[in-house]
Amino acid sequence: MSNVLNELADKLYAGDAKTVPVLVQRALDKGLTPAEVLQGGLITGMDRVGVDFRNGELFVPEVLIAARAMHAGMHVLRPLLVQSNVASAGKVVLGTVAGDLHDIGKNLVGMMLEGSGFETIDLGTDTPPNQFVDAVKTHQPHLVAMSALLTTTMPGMRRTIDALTEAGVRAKVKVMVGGAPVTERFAQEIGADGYAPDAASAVELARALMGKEHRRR
Ligand code: B1M
Repeated sequence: MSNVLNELADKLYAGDAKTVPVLVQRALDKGLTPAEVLQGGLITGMDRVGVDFRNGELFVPEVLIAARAMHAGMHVLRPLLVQSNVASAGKVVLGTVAGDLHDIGKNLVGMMLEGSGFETIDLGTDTPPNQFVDAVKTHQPHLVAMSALLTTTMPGMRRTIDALTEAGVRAKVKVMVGGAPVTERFAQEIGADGYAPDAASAVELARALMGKEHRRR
């Protein structure tokens, strides 16, 4: 890994929200791609935060400070990941499920989708099933995309799918799910239409589901 990416991962770990955007820009100026900066610097740093958090070496305040630095870095990458003037590839209602406040991965998925021409309606974090249902009725999206980072909030995905069914709108949308604890098997068990392990494959999945959607509509 290049020095600038190592330094970026270190500063992200330390939660240095002033230096992280500067280093992101420096890495881009050196010719690294936005994807390389994201994966090799920001996500690598955040992965280290996750390991040390799990091992009890970091605590919630430090993780929040690292998350703030992550947001500052993503702010620089955002315009590069999101192209404008692209014909809409489809409409996506996106949110982190009820009880869950993690939004970094969900935001990345949103940015990558937008960068690929999808129109996104972001419901934010801690989104209860009825809010997904209301958004589907209001915005009539092609896709509903749910993120969960906690094993305790994953059941919110099933509850949301059930609520879409009860409201009579399940057949109008394709549902995709993702987030660190979510698996392909879980997605199948809860009746989702697809699972993606990361933001790049979320775009591929969204495109594939749009293909099925067009054949159906
Ligand atoms: Co929390 N947290 N956290 N946390 N946190 C995790 C998730 C945890 C794994 C840490 C650990 O123990 N190692 C653990 C969960 C354990 C479990 O349930 N299995 C955990 C815990 C326990 C908690 C609290 C309960 C801690 C506490 O209070 N005691 C608490 C819960 C709060 C709540 O939500 N109610 C909590 C709080 C927080 C903070 C608020 C401090 C902060 C979140 C800030 C924010 O998001 N604005 C935070 C953070 C930052 C993390 C870690 C360190 C990093 C998460 C992250 O942003 N990763 C995380 C450990 C880890 O994952 N390494 C951890 C970077 C991001 C790019 O990856 O979100 O996985 P990720 O997204 C990826 C893929 O998953 C995928 O694409 C993304 C890009 O590739 N993806 C999708 C995500 N959504 C998708 C949707 C798709 C497709 C792909 O389709 C729709």
